Amino acid sequence: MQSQVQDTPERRAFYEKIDKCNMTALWTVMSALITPEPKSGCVPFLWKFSEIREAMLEAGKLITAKEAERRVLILENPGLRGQSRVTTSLYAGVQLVIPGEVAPAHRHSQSALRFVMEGSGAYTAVNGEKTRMEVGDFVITPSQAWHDHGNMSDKPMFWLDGLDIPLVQFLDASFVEHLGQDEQPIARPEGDALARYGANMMPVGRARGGATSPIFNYPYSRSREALERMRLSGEWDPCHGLKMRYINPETGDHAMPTMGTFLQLLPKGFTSARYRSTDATVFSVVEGRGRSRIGDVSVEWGPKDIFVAPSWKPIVHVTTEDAVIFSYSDQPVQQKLGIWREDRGNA
Ligand code: GTQ
Repeated sequence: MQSQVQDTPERRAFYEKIDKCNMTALWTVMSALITPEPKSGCVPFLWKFSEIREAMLEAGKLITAKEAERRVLILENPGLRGQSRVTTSLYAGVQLVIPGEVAPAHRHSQSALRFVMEGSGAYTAVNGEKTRMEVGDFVITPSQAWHDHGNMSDKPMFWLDGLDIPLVQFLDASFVEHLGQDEQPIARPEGDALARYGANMMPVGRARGGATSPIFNYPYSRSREALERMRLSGEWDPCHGLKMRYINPETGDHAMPTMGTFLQLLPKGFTSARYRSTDATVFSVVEGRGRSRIGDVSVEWGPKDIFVAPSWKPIVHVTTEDAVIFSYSDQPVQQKLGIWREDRGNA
């Protein structure tokens, strides 16, 4: 690593002079800009669902989904407080929709994912189609797609919201519009998208071809079944157990352009091989218990807990029960830019 250049009175006077012209000498900041490996304010952290749930129910008494537009508590990385970030590039929140409520229709540049944590039968409508949601379902709201959420069931529904808010903020590309009515007009029957694109077949006719998957609900029942079948072969990846990537069936690429999404099964008594990658990752536990060592921090997790691993910190998962974990990161962005890296050790 290049050492800091010497400070002299002449140089300091020069820096002050050019400072007035909005200029800075590269050699005074170079080592902070171009680091030998990722240096992040993002730190490992875990949110217990019991704490989130309690705070959310209290929020439920303070404000309606309609008044709040979205009743969400943001999960802020302790190293990035005040910035609405769970990692440097991504946002996480937990949303509560109480029976009878509607979160009114809007659309924005930011892409959103939902991962259902508790409840049954509340819906999201996306681009003219409704989908009812169950625990473990992965639901997509593409950039600029109209979306509203409602709960016609008799129990509150909680889900994890993952958005690319910080990324869009960084690029200064944010737009939002409000439809002006609670619910958007419904144009297609429920299950239409999954029928068209979720049967390993594709409609013949006019090509669609968007950056985001045309499937907007990947039901947990199907994904879980796939993992259970795969387990029979016993081919575990040393770093990830059995880990599946949600895909856009039209392209085979990630399901969303800015966020990679995954579901993995780790069997009871599994210790994963040390793994690190440059995409800081948010993990949402669906089933099982265990602990994860992330850099020099240890977190203990159970169902519905959410934890975050910063870029390039080594991760080791140890399970005490069969565990299923959903995760998301900015991996597709880094891959498209050609800067994504992983380190599997010797595994
Ligand atoms: O459901 O549309 O957590 O627009 C943050 C912004 C959820 C949503 C969030 C949003 C939404």
